[in-house]
Amino acid sequence: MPKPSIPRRFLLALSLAALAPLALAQKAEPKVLNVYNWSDYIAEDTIRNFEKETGIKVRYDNYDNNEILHAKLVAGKSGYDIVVPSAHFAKTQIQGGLYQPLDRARLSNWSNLDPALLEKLAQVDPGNQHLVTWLWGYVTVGINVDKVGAALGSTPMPANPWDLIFKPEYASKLKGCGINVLDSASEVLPVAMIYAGKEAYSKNAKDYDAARDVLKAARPSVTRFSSSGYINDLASGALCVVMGYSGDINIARQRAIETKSGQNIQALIPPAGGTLFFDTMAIPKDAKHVAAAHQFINYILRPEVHASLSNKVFYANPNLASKKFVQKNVAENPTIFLAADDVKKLTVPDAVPQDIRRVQTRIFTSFKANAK
Ligand code: N2P
Repeated sequence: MPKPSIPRRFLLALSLAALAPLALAQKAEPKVLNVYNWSDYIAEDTIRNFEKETGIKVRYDNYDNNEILHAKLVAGKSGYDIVVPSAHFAKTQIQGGLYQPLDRARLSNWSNLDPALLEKLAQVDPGNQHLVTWLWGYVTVGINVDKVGAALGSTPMPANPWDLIFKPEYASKLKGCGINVLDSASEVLPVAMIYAGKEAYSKNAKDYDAARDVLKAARPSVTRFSSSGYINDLASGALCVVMGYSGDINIARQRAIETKSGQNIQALIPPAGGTLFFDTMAIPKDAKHVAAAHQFINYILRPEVHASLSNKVFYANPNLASKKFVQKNVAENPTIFLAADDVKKLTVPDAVPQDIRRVQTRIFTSFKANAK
């Protein structure tokens, strides 16, 4: 009888050979993840905990408007593995082939997502193939209650809070305590369109004349253009009215409380309209760390992780299972998790074609420059 040792060794060699490609594949993806996200949009321990648990080193960079992200993606080779576009920008980016489809098999926490929100998101991402909502909120008016009251004097607060920015009769009184407008054509134009009585995301270039006139009248009273720096200025009392992101205004409110600055900051829900946004995680087509990107998305989808984002930055999350981890003061703040009736007052975002984006940019650039 021949000794069995030779065939066994042979078998061992064979199985090692079979495993080799796997080992290579694992080696091929270094334990690195490059994330590009909005500023002021994450908890302090989100990245730290992910790194500790997975051994993956995260490079985390920030932007504060969709235009910057879009330009990077279109140029290609961004180097990022996870980006967080607003869904209406993502729609165009998906159509342009800039993202890769998600591998659901790697997203075991997918079932935590609110089916109603998934259905809405499917309107921009058919079949929910590319996008997972990070957080969502709306563009609105934030005020320093006491400073606005003092500046308006005997004039009562307008029924439409947008009047504070767009109606010269109010804005001229508030200019002295500081008015901020978001530094982004794609955010400002839809709001100005709503104020002018037009469709926020109209595809008709001519409609935009009305928004141009609204902005022209408002321009003399705007003292600051910023899409992130306004948080601190509102918290410290250096601004009294802002067009800003709902959660950011609540961050300013929280900061004012924590630093005892004495400023009473409030986010308003405009009864006459504002714009909703859904910011979503996506994996660029040319991402190098696809496995780590899926691990990160699945980690964010854990109920306690998603809740920790809402608890820190005051935006609603899409994770139904996270509700029990959301702090009571956050869950019950009507400006964070909006009531269904308030959602109805706000406009669902839509992508606009290239030519309309150009119209928006042209109007916004001349608004900023104060040109005729
Ligand atoms: C985070 C602002 C993100 C909301 N600071 C805009 N999509």
